[in-house]
Parts: sequence; structure tokens; C-alpha cells
Amino acid sequence: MDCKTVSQAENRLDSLTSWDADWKGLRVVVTGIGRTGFSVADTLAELGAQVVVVAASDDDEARANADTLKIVGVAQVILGQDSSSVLPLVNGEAAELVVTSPGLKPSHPLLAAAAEAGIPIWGDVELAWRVRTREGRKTARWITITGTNGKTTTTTMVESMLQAAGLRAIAAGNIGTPILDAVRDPEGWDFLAVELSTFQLHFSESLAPAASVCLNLAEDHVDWHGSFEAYAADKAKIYANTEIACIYNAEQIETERMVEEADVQEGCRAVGFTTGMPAISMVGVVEGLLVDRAFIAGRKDSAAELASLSDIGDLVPRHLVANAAAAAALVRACGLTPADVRKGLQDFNNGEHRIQPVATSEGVLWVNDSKATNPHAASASLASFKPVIWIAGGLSKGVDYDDLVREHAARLKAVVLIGADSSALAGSLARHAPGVQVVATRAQGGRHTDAAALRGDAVMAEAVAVAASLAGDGDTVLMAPASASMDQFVSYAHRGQAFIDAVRELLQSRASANKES
Ligand code: UMA
Repeated sequence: MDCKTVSQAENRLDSLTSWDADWKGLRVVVTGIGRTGFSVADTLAELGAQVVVVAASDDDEARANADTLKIVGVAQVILGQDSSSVLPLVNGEAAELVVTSPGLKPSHPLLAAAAEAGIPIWGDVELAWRVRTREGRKTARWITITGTNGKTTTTTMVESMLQAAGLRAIAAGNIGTPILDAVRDPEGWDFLAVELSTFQLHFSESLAPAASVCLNLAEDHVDWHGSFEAYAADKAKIYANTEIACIYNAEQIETERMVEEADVQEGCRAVGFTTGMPAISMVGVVEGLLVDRAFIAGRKDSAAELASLSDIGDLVPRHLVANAAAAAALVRACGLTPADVRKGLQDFNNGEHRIQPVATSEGVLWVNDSKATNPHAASASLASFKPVIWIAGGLSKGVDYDDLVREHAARLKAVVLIGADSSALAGSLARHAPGVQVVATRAQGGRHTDAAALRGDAVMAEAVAVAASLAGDGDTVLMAPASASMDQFVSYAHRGQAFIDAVRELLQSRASANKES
């Protein structure tokens, strides 16, 4: 492409800032055909763009997605050939835009080729921001959340608080629902609680959230970003153009520095969150109460009670307090009341069997997510913890575990398999997490013939005992089976209760053994 053509294409892209803009005929290459790529190609086809999709995968799911995309008007889908460094032409001409999936590194040959040719590269989140306004529909305000750990929990808390305030709101983004699926909802939303990974932030430029947070920063995904500095720089993009408040972690100076260096909208405030006593312009904790010293008139010498820590749950590990404080700061910035914050936390807590902390003992956190009956739900809870001893398996319903295991292999310390036959999950683990220790309970594959030992309660007691023997200080034992329960339990609730009972029994017997010795 010559210089003139590149600048014409860029001018055209500059004008594409609403659903109703002129997207017709725009030549776009979409990379990836997973959740993101599918939603991008589907959206662009609906907008009338000319779309070619390229992806490395060539499995049944990719082929089914390709068939659907062709039906909705995507010009061409090229599977199994992502390693080429030649961008495909779109209807015989060079692409004007590439929209990529977060799984592709910036150094990927196709993206490197696009960059070399001066073709802009957006992520799905950039596209979603640009099409968020549409004639006749509500335009949602965005609350954006990133951080190395706790993104999913905080995003879910924000969603719960917004809904408690009677607003139409949903969590989307890295949490699992592609942001474009949320944006295209026919009714529209008041707010979107948007979880963003650094991969997504890397390919976003124009977002202007109402409130934003980087929860914390630790070394992660360096292979994708090339260096820790590059990873941190992408995380810092969360604060760009924020309208009302940038929320930072007052216990981690790096996040405050990011806010200091961010270009934000005029009047935007910097507000800290802490698990300790809040200074002025912070949300924090005083004597078991979550309190606000940022969004009240008398903040110089007083604080407003938002909720009690017991509203979050019976047992609240420190990281969950931090997540609640961050979520509260985000929604208070957007005008929610203390009552909305409290109700949101209570509703979050009442999600029994859904990422439910059961106990902490000897530095190990035990979490019940029996409601995670499929890979998608299990992915959200796995993303919240690291390192994890994962109790999983059960009735697979023919689903594919490869993506789930591939995505989370790095956070797994060990896996304990429950279920009558979890060979599909075992296969995915062998393929995509070969270094991770996998221990099967005795009921697996009919290895045990004693009917009593096959009962759910006995299986769970065995799984919990094995997990306890593998877990050490700082680990989380997460029961998020990614499978249905009915092969060994009456229901997911029964499975969750069996886990809670087994954990409590184990900890009690440990406590009495310690007393005796
Ligand atoms: N692909 C290529 N070439 C490559 C890599 C991938 O062509 O080199 C193709 C694959 O063939 C496949 C597609 O890309 O067709 C897969 O895309 P993807 O890896 O971007 O995954 P999606 O299914 O689109 O899911 C993504 C996020 N995945 C990643 O960031 C890796 C999901 O976050 C997110 O929920 C989803 O979009 C919706 O927004 C998951 C995740 O693990 C949970 N995120 C990481 C984390 O939380 O740590 C960042």
C-alpha cells in the first residue's frame, strides 16, 4: 500500500465512531475464530463491511463457526493457516483494517505484516467502543477493570452493585461474554462492567470509561508482551481518557503512578482503595466496615459506612476485601448509594456455590464453585486464583476442555479428578498441561467397585483429602468441576455441600489432632 492509500484508510477509520457510521464495504481482515473472532466477524458483517477471517484452528468448532459466518455474509474464512506473514486480500484488494483476537501476540507474523504495511490493528474492545452508540438505543457507560489478579471477582461485584441499584447492567469482556455481544444487545444497557486483559488493552486506543481501575500488578504474560515493562505499560492504558475517577490500589504504589501519568478527562479524580484505614480520597476499612472517604462532602474529617465485611461473606480473605473496596469505589464514582453497594455485596455473597470461600487454614483458601458446570463458568473462577489445586470432572456432556486447560495451565499446581469418567478432561490435561500433577479419585473409570465409595460424599471426602495433601501456603483449592454433577451427586448443590462438609470435617479433625499433640 502506498502512503496516500494508507492515510486515506486512516481518515476513513477516524470517522467510524458509531454503529450508524459508514462501515459499508470497509475491507477488514479478522484474525482468530474463537469467541472474540466470531463476535468481531459477525458484527462487521452486520455493519456491511467486507470481511476475511484467518485462524490457526481447524477443528470442528472453528469449522462450525466458519459455516455460520459465511451464512451471515463473511466473504472468506481461511482456517489452519495463520502462520503466513502475508495478509490475505479482501475481494482482491489490500485490507484497510485488521481486527485481532487477544490470543495473538503483537509479534504474530500476520500482525507484524499489518504493522509493516501501516494497516491499523484494533482489538474487539476498540471496535466495541466505536459501535457503542446507535440511533434509537441507550448508550451504556463503561466501568473498566484490569489487574493481574481479582479482575473477575471485582467485575462480578460491580455488576452486582449496578443491578442492585436497579440499573440495566452486565459484566462482559475478558470475563467470558465478548464485549461485542453485550454491546449488540437489542435493548441496550445503562452500564457495562468491562473486565479487560492486557492483551485487550494492548489493541485498544479510544476507550473513555466513566471509572477505571488497575487492581494490582505482578509479573504475568511476559511471553505475550515481550517484557514486564511492556506488560505494565499496557495495563496502565486502563486509565486513559477516564471521565470521573481513576481508582488505584493504595497498597501498591505502581498503580498510583499509572494514574499520575495517565491522560484523563478534565475533572477526573484519583481515588485509592485499601484494606486498611482510608486516608482522604480513599475507600477502605474501619473496624469491620467498608467506608467511603472519597465521595462524600465531609471527607476531610468523616467517612460514610457503605457495608459491613460480613455482607461479603462469613469468611472474607483479604484479597476479597480489596476487590470489594475497589468495586465500591468504582460504583460510588458513578453515583451509586451506600445502600446499593451493600445490597450488591449481599447479593454477591448469596451466590451460594458460586466462587464461595469456604475456609482458610494454614494459608490455604478453600473455594466452592460447584455451580461451574461447564468450562466457560469454570474459566471465570480459575482466572481469579493462582496457584490452584483444581478439583474438577464429572458428567462432561461432550464438551471440549482443550481451550479451558490451555488458558489456565499456568495457574494449575495440581488437579484432582472427580466424576465417574473424566477421561475427556484427563486427555485435555495430558495434552495442554503435561507438567501438572493429576490425581484421580478411586471412582474414576470404574476402578472401585464398592458402591459406598462411589457415592458423591465419599468421592468428595477423598478429593478434599488428596487436595489437602498437595496444598501449601498461598494456594487455593478450587472445586470448579467444569462438568455436571449427576453422575455422582443429586445436583450441583449437593456436590457443593459435600465439598463444604468435607472441608469442614478435615479442618476440624486437623484442629483436634493439633490439640492432642
Ligand atoms: N489463534 C490464531 N493464532 C494464534 C493464536 C490464536 O489464529 O497464534 C486463533 C485460534 O485459532 C482461535 C482463536 O485465535 O481461532 C482463539 O482466540 P483467543 O485465544 O483470543 O480466544 P477467544 O476464544 O477469542 O477468547 C478471548 C480471551 N482469550 C484470551 O485472551 C487468550 C478470553 O479470555 C475472553 O474471555 C474472550 O476472548 C471474550 O472476551 C480468557 C483468558 O484466558 C478467559 N484471558 C487471559 C487471562 O484472563 O489471563 C488474558
